[in-house]
Amino acid sequence: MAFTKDFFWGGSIAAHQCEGAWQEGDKGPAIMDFVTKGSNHEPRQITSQIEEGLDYPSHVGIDFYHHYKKDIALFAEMGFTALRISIDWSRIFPKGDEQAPNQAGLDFYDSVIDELLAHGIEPIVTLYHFELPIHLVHQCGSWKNRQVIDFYLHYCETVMKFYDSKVRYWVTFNEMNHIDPQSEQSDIFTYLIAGLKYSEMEKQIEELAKIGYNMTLASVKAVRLGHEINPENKIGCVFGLNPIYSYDCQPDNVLKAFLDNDRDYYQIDAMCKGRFPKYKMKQYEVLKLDLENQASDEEDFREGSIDFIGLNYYMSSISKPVTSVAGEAALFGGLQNPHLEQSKWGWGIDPVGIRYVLNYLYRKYELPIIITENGLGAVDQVEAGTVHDDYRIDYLQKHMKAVKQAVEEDFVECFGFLTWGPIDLVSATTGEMSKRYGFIYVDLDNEGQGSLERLKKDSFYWYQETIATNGESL
Ligand code: BGP
Repeated sequence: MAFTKDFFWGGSIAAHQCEGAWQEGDKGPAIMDFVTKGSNHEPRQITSQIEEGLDYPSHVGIDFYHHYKKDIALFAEMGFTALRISIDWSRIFPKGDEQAPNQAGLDFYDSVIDELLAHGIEPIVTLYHFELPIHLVHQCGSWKNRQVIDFYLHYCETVMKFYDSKVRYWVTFNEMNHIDPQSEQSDIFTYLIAGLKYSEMEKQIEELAKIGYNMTLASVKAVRLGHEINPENKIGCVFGLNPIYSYDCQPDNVLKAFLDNDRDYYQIDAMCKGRFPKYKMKQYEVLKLDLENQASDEEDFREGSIDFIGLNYYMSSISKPVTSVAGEAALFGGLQNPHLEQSKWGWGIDPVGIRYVLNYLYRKYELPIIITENGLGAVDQVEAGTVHDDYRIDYLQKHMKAVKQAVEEDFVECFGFLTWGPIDLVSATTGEMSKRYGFIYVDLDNEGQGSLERLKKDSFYWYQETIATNGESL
């Protein structure tokens, strides 16, 4: 059998994309509360204040805050054995730097976790999924400032202790790898991770390097802390990885593709190999960047290695060749692969790519891996109370089969498959509702209209069967 008997089947959601209730339970404002709805062609706007007449999707989400019991019951009906949720830091510490936590925030996640456990669903808790209290951006300049690491650790300690009897799987950060001085940055990605606009940074390269370093350090420190709180804790970090293939076999282009890929790995190296990579330090030294790192950080890197790697995988792309060529741009700065079909949002669909990354990761680090996100963002049509989403089934089936091959034929240690957005929720990159990933349809449109009713799509029953057979039906 490809998958172990206790393989985790389920999904992943993030607080700011589903909870809504942005001012309830004494929650403080967080960075994503200031981002408007955009579209495929129109970037989301990032405003400094909440402006009347503009639409901020995180304020309502899919109102998971009030629907979580019903939604979790639907996940249980599909047979989920795990759900990855995120705790919104600004619900626990509304400004981020308080000493005492907000009890209403703690109680909310306590009820969510209890509900999961009552249904036999393992909670996998992400501590930071783009949910930084905005006060820390204004007060300290976000992750550029090492003080934020201390505030983050206080928050981690609070929740790790509070939920200690209920939560064993923790994720320190979601997709911090999109911060790197080498990458072609956009405002939205820099903002998602750190609440700062790339275009407004004074010293872009240095600031990105600092943010990347400080977040990596925060992760290793959180792992150390979590292991001290309970040695049974399994603590990982989630990375969004898309393979970047070479444009062709011209050696310079192959090398270029290698280096483009490599930008996503320095933080994983730091979290798995017991030290911040020498090649990266050297690069910063040559660029004369001051990271404000301290000698004592070395011990944290040595002692704070992660227990598992979470892989978010959606697409692959190709590297821009060394001599300029015409070509359609891909999301993270490369080019679209002409051999692949694309989603409506231009994400290159590549099931082989997930097997490729799994193999690459496992050979490099030999740590257990869990697929923490995968799925197809698509427009759904409701017909007679359901959605015939064969395109979604097709996408997931191919990707799950590729994972199965990685496990069965390549001997990669993979302990779970969590799809992104098992229930429709707000898109992170565009803020739309119409970019749907769910097995469960939510009656809400891009204009915020709808009854919020939940409907089961065809894929709901397909995933139910997949889980019931532990992937044998794929
Ligand atoms: C990942 C994020 C998720 C999620 C997903 C899909 O990078 O971790 O939060 O949003 O991408 O992206 P989108 O919602 O833009 O389709």
